[in-house]
Amino acid sequence: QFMATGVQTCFHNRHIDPQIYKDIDGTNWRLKDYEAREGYQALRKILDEGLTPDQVIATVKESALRGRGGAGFPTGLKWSFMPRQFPGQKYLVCNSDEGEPGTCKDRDILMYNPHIVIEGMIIAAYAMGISVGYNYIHGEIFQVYERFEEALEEARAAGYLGNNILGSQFSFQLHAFHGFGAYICGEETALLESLEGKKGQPRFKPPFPASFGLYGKPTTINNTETFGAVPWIIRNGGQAYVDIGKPNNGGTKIFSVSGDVELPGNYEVPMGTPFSKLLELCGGVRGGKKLKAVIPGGSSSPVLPADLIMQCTLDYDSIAKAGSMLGSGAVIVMDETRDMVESLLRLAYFYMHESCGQCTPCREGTGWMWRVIDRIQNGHGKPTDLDLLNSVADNIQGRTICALGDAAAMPVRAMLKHFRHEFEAKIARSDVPLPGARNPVPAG
Ligand code: L3W
Ligand code: SF4
Repeated sequence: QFMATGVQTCFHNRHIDPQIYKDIDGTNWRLKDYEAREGYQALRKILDEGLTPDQVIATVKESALRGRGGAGFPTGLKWSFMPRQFPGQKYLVCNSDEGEPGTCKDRDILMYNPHIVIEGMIIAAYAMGISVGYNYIHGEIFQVYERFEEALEEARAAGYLGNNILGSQFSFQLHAFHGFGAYICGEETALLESLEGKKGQPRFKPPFPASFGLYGKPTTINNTETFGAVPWIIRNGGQAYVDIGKPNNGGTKIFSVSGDVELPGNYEVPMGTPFSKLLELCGGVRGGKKLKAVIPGGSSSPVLPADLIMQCTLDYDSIAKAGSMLGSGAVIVMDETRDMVESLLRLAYFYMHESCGQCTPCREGTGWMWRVIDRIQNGHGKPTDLDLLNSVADNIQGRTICALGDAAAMPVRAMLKHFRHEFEAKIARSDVPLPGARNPVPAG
């Protein structure tokens, strides 16, 4: 239920007004195909018309493009942090270390439209005066890594990458890097450590990568989908991108829909699309059952009960107002039969397993929460356990080096807020032997 359903075929799904998925049929990923759908025209426009780096950044700012990896940070603003006059090496990094449970969009983009990411990165490098870039690709997906390498070779051979791109003074070397498969390597500073050949453990922020990034040099990191949005913006203008979405939430977004729907998969829809419309595109709740709840932005985002999510539009502001996060756009749909204690147990196990162990609240707290939820699920819960869970979550959230601690704590608090009765009912039945129940792990 909570795992991304593997490498999906985007062309099976339906999209409204697609930009990244436009005319993609699953086979037409090669350079010639990309060029046939206006590929590399944005780069040509910049070089032919002599657009300055400042003009490119201004267009991206105007577009209201926000980071598609989870935090929704304004992309143009991030690009403007790069100290362009810095005398030494600067780096550009694409975060394709997609590992958030429920998320499976970036691997599809790289598989079926890799050149859109390459073009987006070339434009970003031009705008920030960067000559070297890396795409860090999740370690558990081999085919996608190989596909991206092939696309890089095509782009180099055609003069889009390398020295003096398309005869200009601008040079940019882009490399693919196959990651190590740990969820934490998707956290930007852990990714940088991993790229440097070290153990993938997050660094304290600040300093942000913009000033101290790869090998301690100024570095800009964006998500795969974020780079994929850039060519369209440059070709059509920032305002046109805003017009597709909503103010402050420009363009389209790809939602990876999993769980209890008829047609799970990736859907590219304009920002601000009503959630009900996305559910309709996915064929509705599976088997005609009733919607119980939705995790709207990947497992790190707080769960929303049906009545709240049905009032939301799919954009950063609407979902935040309802008490959750749009995150990476991984929409996990849960029908009326889902057991929320069991669901939370699965999530808690994931975060316990993926904690890198640097901070005591996260290392100890994630295991503690899992053990308490495990005993509730297995018929050994105590009436004080719900307060205990909230207290452990309180002592993790905001007290750790990276966002994984918050990501582990927030779902627990949200489940207890919205579905407390299900936990209480299990505790009330405790010590009545349940079919298949096992002895609990000591909760500490
Ligand atoms: C310079 C400042 N740069 C912020 C930069 C910062 C980063 C970006 C956003 O977490 C979330 C997390 C997951 N000067 C800056 C600055 N920046 N202030 O802006 O920063 P931040 O700290 O808000 O977020 P983050 O650390 O990037 C990301 C959530 O996303 N998430 C994760 C999904 C995971 C995937 C995946 O598997 N690929 O997408 C889902 O919800 O929990 O909250 O670049 O450097 N003053
Ligand atoms: Fe590691 Fe967890 Fe601390 Fe992040 S919050 S640095 S994952 S221990």
